[in-house]
Amino acid sequence: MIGGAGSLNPVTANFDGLVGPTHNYAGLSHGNVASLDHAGQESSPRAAVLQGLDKMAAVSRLGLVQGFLPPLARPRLDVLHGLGFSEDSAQRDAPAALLAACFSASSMWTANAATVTASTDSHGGYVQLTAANLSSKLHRSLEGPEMSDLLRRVFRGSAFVHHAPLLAPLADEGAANHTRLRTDAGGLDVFAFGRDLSPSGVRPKRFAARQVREASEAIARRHGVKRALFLRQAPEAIDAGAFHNDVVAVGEGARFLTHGNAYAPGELERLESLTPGVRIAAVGPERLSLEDCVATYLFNSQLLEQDGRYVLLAPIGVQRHEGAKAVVEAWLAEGTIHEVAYFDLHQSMRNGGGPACLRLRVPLADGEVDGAHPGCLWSEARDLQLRAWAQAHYRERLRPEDLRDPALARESHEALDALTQLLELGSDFYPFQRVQQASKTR
Ligand code: SUG
Repeated sequence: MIGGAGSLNPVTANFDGLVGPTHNYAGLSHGNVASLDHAGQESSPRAAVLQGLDKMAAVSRLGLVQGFLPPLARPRLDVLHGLGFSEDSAQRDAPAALLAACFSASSMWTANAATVTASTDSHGGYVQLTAANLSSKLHRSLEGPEMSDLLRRVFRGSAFVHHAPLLAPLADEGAANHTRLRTDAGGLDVFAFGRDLSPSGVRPKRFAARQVREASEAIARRHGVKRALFLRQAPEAIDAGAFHNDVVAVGEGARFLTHGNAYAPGELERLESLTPGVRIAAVGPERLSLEDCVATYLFNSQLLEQDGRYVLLAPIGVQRHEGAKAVVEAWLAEGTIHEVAYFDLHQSMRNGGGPACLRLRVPLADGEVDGAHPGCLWSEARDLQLRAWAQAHYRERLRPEDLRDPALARESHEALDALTQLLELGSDFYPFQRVQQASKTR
C-alpha cells in the first residue's frame, strides 16, 4: 500500500515509455532543436531501449513506484493506405516525411501521453486522465486515439476515469506542460500554454507554440481540478527551443525549478503567491541562457522526491557544461535538492527527449496502484526479461533508408507481439493484433 486513504499527499509513480523498435531520427519536429539537428542520422533502437531501462532501474532502486508503458505499434502502414498508397507498395512509394511519421517511435516520450490529475486534487475523488491529442505534429497526432486505448488497458481499476483526447484545434501536449505541486494549501495543478485558440494575442516569432490555453482549461474543467493555475510561456523561450515547457521548468512536491525567462512577465509572481511552502528556484539569464538550457536540458531533468529528499536525475550533458553544472551545485549547496545523478540518454536526447520527457507521472493515493496492470510495473525480474527481449528483437542500427525495408515492419510487430505475451497483456492489446484475429475468424 502506498499513500494514505484520502491523504493530501499521493505518491508519484513514474511510468516511462518503453522505447519502440523503430526509434529513428527523422527531423519531424520543427521547433525542437535536437530533432532538427540530428535529422537523417543513424539511430540505435537497442541502445535507446536499454538506456531507458537503466533510468527506470535507478528510479526504482530509490524505492519509488516505477512502471512503464509499452510502445505504440509502429509502423502505421494503415495510415499510408488511407492516404491512397497501395497495400503492396506504400512503404516503397510514400514520401520520406509521411513514411517517417508512420514509423516514429515518439510514444516513448510519455510525458506527452496524457495529463493526469490526482484523485485528491479532483472534486470527483478519482484519478483523471486525458490522453493528449498532440495535434501540432502529424507523427505525434497519430498517437492520441491509440494512447487513449492503451491507457485504458493499463490503468483499468475503478479508481481511474479516462477522458478522450480533446478536439484537434485545442492542441494539447499532455503533462509536458503540467506539474502538480504540493503547497501548504493542498495540491496545485500548474498548466503552461504557449498560445490562445484565437489568432490574436502574443505568439512566438520563430517557432509555433504547441499548447493552447483553452485546451489546458478544458482539461482542468473536465478533471474537476480543485486548484488550477494557468501560466503563459514566454514566446522568447519557445523561440529558443522550449517547444514544451518541461524544457525550461520542472517541479515536484514542494520544489519548482525554472529558468527565470520561461514564463511571460508576471507569471512567476502569480505562481509564488499561490504556492506557500513551495521552494521556487528561478535561474536568471546571467547564470544560464535559455539557449544553454535547451542545449543541456538541465530543466528536463527528472526531479524525484523521497521522504522529503529531492533527487535530480540529470542528462550527462549537464555535468559537462560549466554553467549548468554550477547551477546544480548551487541547488545542492542551498538544499533545494539533496542528490544528483547523471544519465546517458543520448539516443532519446538526440530527438529532444530528456529524462523528464520519458516519464508520465501518475500521482497515486492509497491502493490506487493496484488498478495498474501488473505487467507494466517494474521489477528486477521484469528488467532482465525486457533486456533479453530487446536484445532478441531490436536492431543495433537504423538509418532513414531502412524505413523502406519491409522486414523492419515485420520485426517490429513480432517484437510487440512477444512483448504482449511477456507482460501478459493479452493477444488483442495492439490494433494490428485485433486486425489479425479478425481476419483469422473470417
Ligand atoms: O514532440 N521529438 C519529440 C520530443 C518530445 C519531448 N517531450 C517532452 N518535452 N516532454 C517532439 O518534438 C522527434 C522525432 C523525429 O524527429 O524523428 C520528436 O518527435
